[in-house]
Amino acid sequence: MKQIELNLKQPALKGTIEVPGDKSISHRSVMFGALAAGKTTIRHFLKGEDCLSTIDCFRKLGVEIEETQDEIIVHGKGWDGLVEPQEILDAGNSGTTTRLLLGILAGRPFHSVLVGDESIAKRPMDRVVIPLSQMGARIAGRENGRFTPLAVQGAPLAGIHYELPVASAQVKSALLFAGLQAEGETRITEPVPTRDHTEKMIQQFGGEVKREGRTIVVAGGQPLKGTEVYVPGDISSAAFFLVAGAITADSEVELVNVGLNPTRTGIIEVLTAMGADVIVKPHETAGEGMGTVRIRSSKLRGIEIGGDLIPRLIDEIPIIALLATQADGKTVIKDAEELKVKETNRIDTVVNELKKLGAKIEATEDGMIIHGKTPLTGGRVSSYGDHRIGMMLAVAAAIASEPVIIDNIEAIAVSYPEFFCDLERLIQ
Ligand code: SPQ
Repeated sequence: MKQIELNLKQPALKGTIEVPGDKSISHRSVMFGALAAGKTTIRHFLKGEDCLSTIDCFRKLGVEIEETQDEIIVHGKGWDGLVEPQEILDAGNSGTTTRLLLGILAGRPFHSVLVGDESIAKRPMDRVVIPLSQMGARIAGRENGRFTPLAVQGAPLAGIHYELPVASAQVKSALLFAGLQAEGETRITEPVPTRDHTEKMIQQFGGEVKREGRTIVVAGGQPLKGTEVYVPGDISSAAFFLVAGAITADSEVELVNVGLNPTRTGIIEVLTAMGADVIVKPHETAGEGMGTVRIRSSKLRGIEIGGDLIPRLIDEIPIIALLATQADGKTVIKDAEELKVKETNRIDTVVNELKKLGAKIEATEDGMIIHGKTPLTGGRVSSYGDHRIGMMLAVAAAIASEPVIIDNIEAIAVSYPEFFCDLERLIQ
């Protein structure tokens, strides 16, 4: 367990950085590359631990994947190119790897076993196992397939119409992967729109998928073709520097080549609604969308965050909670029960750790309430093995009046291995 003591003395943050590639898109680019026929070249891939776990699983499934300084090259041989793994597939800390792989493995004609770390072992997998079983999958695991380790005996799948009980891009994506290999059509109805990277990538790899209102429809048996993918910067990683720029004095931070897919830009809407001095300049790009986002030190006000906005900023809630401690008045975050089943229970970890630094914050059943503006003091806190909590606490340390010791800091490498280098580059 690594720890860091940050005595940042409330610096101004100035400069331009490019955050690493989007984690969700990086995972999917390897998965589609592995299932497509021909070569897929991926640039600006996130070499964080989670995405490296995805590469490792596909290598074990017989896919040749080359790693150079700037590119990942996947030599896909189509769905039939996957072979029965000789070893257990280890998803590490990655929920995306675990859930999306289940959708892929469910229809492959072989046996495989999927595990992850201690945190993955506590995250619910029945949300994918139940609908996949309705499609014909044979998946066994602890507590009736609710938890890893999971054993998959691939079986022929048939399309279903499934109404997602929770808004989850991971469940939707697992079912889309299963649907692509199923007999007939698969229809998935979302309660609220979630990130649509999988849908976009089906099209990018030459397949078809359509949206009818809240329902996504995909036909089975479509061939996928290898292609070139450029992964935009991860807006979930950029969020830490956007908030840092807004809450530290005399700061101006510019983030270039940030992904601006509208299903992910809830953080920009929250910053704007809170009164932050933020400017977005989109590039003229097709597909995912990308641009420059600039932020300056800002006077902020509390707001209410809930409803359809939640899936569009779900991973940013820890850093939004810190932002709210520096806003005048009350911020209410609601409709966010899903936070309880992330790498940690993010309602509890955010509230407990920020309280230790002097924040006025309380947990609710489906979110949290923050009273600002509150100066933060020093103290000893922990990421509890959750990368987003670790980075949020490092940004908190930048505005704290005393040193902050953060335990379990190694978790940050899951999504942003260069986080501290980038933070240092901005410190004046
Ligand atoms: O992959 P993992 O561990 O689930 O990662 C997290 C994160 O904070 O990085 C969640 F803990 O992001 C999820 C996100 O919360 C990534 C994701 C995706 O790529 O499809 C979708 C969201 O999860 P969900 O359960 O709402 O679908």
